[in-house]
Amino acid sequence: TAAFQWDDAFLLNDQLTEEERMIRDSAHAYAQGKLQPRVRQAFEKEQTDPAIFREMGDMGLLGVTVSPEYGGAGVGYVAYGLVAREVERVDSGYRSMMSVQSSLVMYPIEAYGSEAQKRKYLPKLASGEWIGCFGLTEPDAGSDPAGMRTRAEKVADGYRLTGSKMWITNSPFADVFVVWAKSDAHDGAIRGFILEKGMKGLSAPKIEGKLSLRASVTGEIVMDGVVVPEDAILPNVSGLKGPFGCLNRARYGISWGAMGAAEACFHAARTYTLDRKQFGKPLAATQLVQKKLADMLTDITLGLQGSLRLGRLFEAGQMAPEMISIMKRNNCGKALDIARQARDMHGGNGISGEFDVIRHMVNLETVNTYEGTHDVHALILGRAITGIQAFF
Ligand code: TGC
Ligand code: FAD
Repeated sequence: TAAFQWDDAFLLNDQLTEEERMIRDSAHAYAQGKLQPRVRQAFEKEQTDPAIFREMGDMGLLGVTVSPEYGGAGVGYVAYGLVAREVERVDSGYRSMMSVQSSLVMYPIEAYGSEAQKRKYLPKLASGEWIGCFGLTEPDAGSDPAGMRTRAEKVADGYRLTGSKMWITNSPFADVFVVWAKSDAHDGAIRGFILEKGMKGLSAPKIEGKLSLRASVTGEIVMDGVVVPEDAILPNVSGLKGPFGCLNRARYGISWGAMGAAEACFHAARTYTLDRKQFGKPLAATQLVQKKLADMLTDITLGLQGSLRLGRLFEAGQMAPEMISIMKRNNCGKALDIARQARDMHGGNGISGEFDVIRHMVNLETVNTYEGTHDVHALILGRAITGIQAFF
């Protein structure tokens, strides 16, 4: 028998390669050393520091799965998940900034872009010199992206894009915009386009007053007849499978990230209830508190093990999107429950920014909603189980 480790119950550490452990440790050191000290103020003041992209780029944390030929680290999906977990241990907003850049901007350019697009954009996105965003959602098309209205019309030397995107992470300070639109020249098929800051007719106003994910800036993308050259289209994909291919990666990363936030809440609840005495003994000496901690540990252990398995299947080319729905849905829902419990276990202190748990709790409301809501992933699974689609 082995000694039980309450903070690594199924010995996840032993299931990683040496390289994965190194990447995890450097992400951990960066997140704790550079992100944790600024997150409370960033969240309170709703300020996002764009310098974070350069810092992450310097640490090699952007586009870790992208080929080194284009500035990435060329490592596997488990390493990517471990980075997401370490960054989200600090804040879901910081992980959002990283996952949009890596999975939703660099990935489509690498997977669907021309050689010239890859050479132009990927190295600067990997270094964090350029910031990227991904525009799929619209005011009237969220869970149902096929209902998008944004149009690309063919013009003499390219395309003219008209429409608006809503709830777009990073858009107010983005240099590079990967936008999905229905293209008249392709029988109305959904196609991806790369837009650049400063193009005529393109603006990205900030959405003010979010009460969740406040350390990560979110905006609109307004395209008022933006004319892009012919070579701005992503040549190698057509249809919704383009954006969904990106979402597969981001959702997988979120399944790890949400567990990082959950671990932060679990550890905080354990420390707090060991220290805090009521009725003459530590709160942790009560049965109710121990049951809550046991439930947290169980959900975190199973959630991490599931994400690790999914990462290995990804790396082996055996991933099916429904597997991702299982882990994105489970881990976000469980992390949100854990954060709510941890908030409660901190009593009055639990509502203070100083204890971090309420920040994780309100952030996880977003994480449970974006990239396919908890219920939309249930419907994806329901369709796979029954063969009947119940979306409409
Ligand atoms: P459906 O008919 O199921 O599929 C249409 C086409 O797409 C293909 N496909 C996929 N391909 C690859 N991976 C997947 N996961 C795929 N899912 C579907 C499918 O094979 C088909 O291809 P083809 O060639 O036959 O045309 O599509 P539907 O319109 O019925 O879709 C329904 C549903 C619910 C599955 C889908 O629309 C959905 O997932 N909705 C949720 C939308 C969503 O996740 N939006 C995310 C926006 S981005 C974001 O939130 C970023 S936040 C990031 C951050 O800050 O961290
Ligand atoms: P809706 O689709 O209107 O859903 C509302 C409710 O109805 C949900 O509970 C949903 O589960 C439920 N529902 C919907 N359809 C059904 C159905 N058929 N049956 C039963 N229930 C249903 N998008 C991007 O493209 N890029 C980004 O970078 C990005 N970043 C984001 C950052 C933040 C902070 C937030 C909040 C969102 C972001 N999103 C982004 C958008 C996100 O993906 C959408 O909010 C999400 O997909 C849900 O869409 P919606 O908000 O339109 O909700």
